Amino acid sequence: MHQVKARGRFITLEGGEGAGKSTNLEYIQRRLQKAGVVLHVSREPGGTPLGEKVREVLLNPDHAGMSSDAELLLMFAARAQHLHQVILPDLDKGSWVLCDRFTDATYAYQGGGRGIDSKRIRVLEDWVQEGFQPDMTLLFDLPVELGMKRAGKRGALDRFEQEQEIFFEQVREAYLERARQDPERFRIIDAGQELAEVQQQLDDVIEELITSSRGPSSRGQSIFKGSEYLKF
Ligand code: T5A
Repeated sequence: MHQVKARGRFITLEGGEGAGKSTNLEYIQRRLQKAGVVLHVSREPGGTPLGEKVREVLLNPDHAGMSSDAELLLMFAARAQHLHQVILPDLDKGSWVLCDRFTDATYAYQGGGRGIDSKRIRVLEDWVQEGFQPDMTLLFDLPVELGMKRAGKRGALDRFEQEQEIFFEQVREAYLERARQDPERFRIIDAGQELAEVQQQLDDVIEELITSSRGPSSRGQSIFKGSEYLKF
């Protein structure tokens, strides 16, 4: 008998600069794989050869004069390719996708930071995602000053990291507002703590994910078939 594979989970990691997403992504990956989860790790902007090229353009400090709208459209161009080539086919095959940033970053950086009206962002989100959303989003939250200090230790700053503190305060507030609006999807991690304590918080979330993986996808997401999204 042909068995239909359950759709994988789409988990996103979000937060301001230096919040510890990359560090903890590896930790979450190890824990989930140990529990037997088949997992693809990706990032935005990026995640495909085309998306990685767009990422280079977006982060390059030489493009200091890029308009906010150009920045927004490039983010969604990379995302459209990522969804089409990687995220949706992987989820369809039953693999989980763990992604360092997704559309909440657009609402936080291009919306909160650059001041683009969220209604305009929503138009692109609806167009590119057609209702598709992460199953769970971990928001690594910490004071801006601390995040910038951590990120600054790595050397050369990219185009976003060269922004002023006020920009990152607006990013942080926009993220927290997103989390307030969708408490079912978001888990807020206090990322200002020592790494061991951050990972203790993550253990609870990972446990929740593993337990929930034994049931159907919580958010009734769409899956990708050919050139269409099929809702279930
Ligand atoms: N962007 C992205 C948008 O504007 N719109 C969008 O739609 C999207 C998708 C690239 C940029 O693109 C923007 C946002 C970004 O500016 P990115 O690659 O995720 O996105 O870039 P960053 O946020 O710059 O990633 P960072 O590497 O700065 O942050 P992380 O990954 O959160 O931090 P991490 O893990 O590298 O840690 C930073 C340092 O802190 C230490 C680590 O060892 C590391 O040295 N650290 C800790 N130290 C002490 N205690 C802890 N608990 C620590 N956790 C980590």
